[in-house]
Amino acid sequence: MAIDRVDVNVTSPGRNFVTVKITTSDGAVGWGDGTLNGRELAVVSYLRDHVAPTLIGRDESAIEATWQYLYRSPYWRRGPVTMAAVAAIDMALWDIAAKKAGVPLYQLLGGASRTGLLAYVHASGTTIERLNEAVHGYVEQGFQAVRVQAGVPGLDHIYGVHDAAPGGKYEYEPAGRPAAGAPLRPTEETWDTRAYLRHLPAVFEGVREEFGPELRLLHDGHHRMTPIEAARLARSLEPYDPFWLEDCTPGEDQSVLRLVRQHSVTPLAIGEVFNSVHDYQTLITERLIDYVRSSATHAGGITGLRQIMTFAGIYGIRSGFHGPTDVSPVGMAAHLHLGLAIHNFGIQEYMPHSEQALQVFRTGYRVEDGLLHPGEAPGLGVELDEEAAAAHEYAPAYLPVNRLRDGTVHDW
Ligand code: EZ4
Ligand code: CO
Repeated sequence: MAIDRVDVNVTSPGRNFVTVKITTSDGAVGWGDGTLNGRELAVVSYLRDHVAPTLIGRDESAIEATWQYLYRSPYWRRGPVTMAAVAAIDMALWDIAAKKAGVPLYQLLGGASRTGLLAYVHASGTTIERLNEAVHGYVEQGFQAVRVQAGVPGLDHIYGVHDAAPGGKYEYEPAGRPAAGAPLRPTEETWDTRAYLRHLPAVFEGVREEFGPELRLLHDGHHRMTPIEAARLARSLEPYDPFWLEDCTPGEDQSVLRLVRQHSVTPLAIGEVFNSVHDYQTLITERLIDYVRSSATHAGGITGLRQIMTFAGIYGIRSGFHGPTDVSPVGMAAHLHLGLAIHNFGIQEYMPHSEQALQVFRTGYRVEDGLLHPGEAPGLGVELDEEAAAAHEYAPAYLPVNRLRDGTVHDW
């Protein structure tokens, strides 16, 4: 059989998603996620203008060969746009292969290595009290691991930090949509690393005091620190037994993690903006990290992410796949199948999608007692309802800009 059609769907049920639909000559359909938050249409063009025409007529079962064809042949390799496009095609082909075999995808990836996937959720609050209220809500639902982010005295608004709406179960983190008629520009936030470094140990202390030693606590530094600041933060959190410190430095220079390692035994996780195994070469071979943060959606799909995890496994490094709401339910399902199958699974980030998004993407995965499972439907187990999707038109949206107090553009 052969690939007959490659369609690219853009829908915006509360936030933008880019989804590939591959249809084969015998009528099989597969879905793939290529959502790149705030840069969605670049991936759409890459797929529609440059990838789709080259795939018509190819054997849909040649997944590895197609991955190598899309990765090597265009000459221009890697980068988030390219690798999100490759990811979308790769997931759709795996979806088709598993549907044709009549099994959930994890069975094609080696079968289940465990009964469920330890999930962590996002709790935040402008104050430690409000943060603890949010953590309570998750603990009551059975979650065993929570990412904690809090407001910093003196800073107005920090990305990802909100007080949960009264009765609100989950937090959602969409890129900002400019108001109607307003200029298409990102919002601006102010950052102060010294204030943050002073405050964060108190946040961990406050949560540990409330919840005791068992709950796993994670934290995301959003690439905001210099190497020596990151080392100091990692060390200052040690008394509170953090499960991990994520993205403590920007990470393009892999060697800076050596400095953090020299000063601290806090476990480190990095890589949500990486897109290939090569971004991890030093980090993995020198054991400078403990968890891989890549997503299937931004690192070349299941094939790309599996390459990273096979390499990481040799060094005892585990997965912590990126699972924000800008990875669509299709991408989320890819993580659940791969995570269930590989030996070196660690933890799965879980930001539930909104009800609105779940009307468009029909999912079969589930969460029970803080553990995720992809379900038993053949393939990835997620279908896009194209009619429902058509009701939500693309809306430009941007992640915020982060600046120091003097206006200098900063990492985040
Ligand atoms: O800011 O996915 O760990 N999770 C994160 C995310 C990212 C968004 C960016 O698109 O850091 O919330
Ligand atoms: Co992050």
